[in-house]
Amino acid sequence: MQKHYNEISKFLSYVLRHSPESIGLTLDSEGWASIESLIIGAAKQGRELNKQLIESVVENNDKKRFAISTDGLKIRAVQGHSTQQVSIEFSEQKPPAILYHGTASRFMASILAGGLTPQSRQYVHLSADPATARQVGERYGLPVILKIDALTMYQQGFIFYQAENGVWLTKHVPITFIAQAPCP
Ligand code: HQG
Repeated sequence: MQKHYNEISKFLSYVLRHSPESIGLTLDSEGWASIESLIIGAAKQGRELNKQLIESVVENNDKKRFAISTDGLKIRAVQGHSTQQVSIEFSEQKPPAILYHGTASRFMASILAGGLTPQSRQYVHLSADPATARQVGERYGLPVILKIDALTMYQQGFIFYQAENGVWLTKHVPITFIAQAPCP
């Protein structure tokens, strides 16, 4: 069952973060999509979903990637977007002293030149613990954990946001605030 849930979670991430148009879905600016339209769009691609299955995937998701609206009719990804249809108004938060970013060694030369930038997503994603950062970095190759002097950035006027699932977001981390941390 978990494998099936993971597969649906990947599908939901793709349509709710990156390509709603691939199943004829429209998201509002806060990222919400009608669950009914999602089910219809998925069915056109031969993917059978129903409301109960979607609710179970949302509830059991390891990183709490998705949320369902209080009226139960809509769903959204809580962070990670690249689609221009969405510009969630995240609330600004004071970050902890240190945040972490996991990347892969092959990106380091470019990061050392320009700092951390969002690439295809809307924000740079940061986590409060190095273990999570390691897992994120491992997706792309040999992991490198970067330690971000978040509080100093904040004190200098950089803006931080926190998504509902705890992931920290910011637009750019200049190299002066980045140090390489040992891999846990
Ligand atoms: C790297 C997952 C070259 C950056 C994770 C990363 C996260 C640069 C890659 C969430 C760079 C972008 C996001 C620069 C940054 N030059 N490379 N200047 N600046 N990069 O996937 O942060 O499981 O878009 O280090 O857990 O890896 O999907 O971002 O390696 O929270 O929910 O460019 O996605 O969550 O990759 O991951 P991504 P990310 P989910």
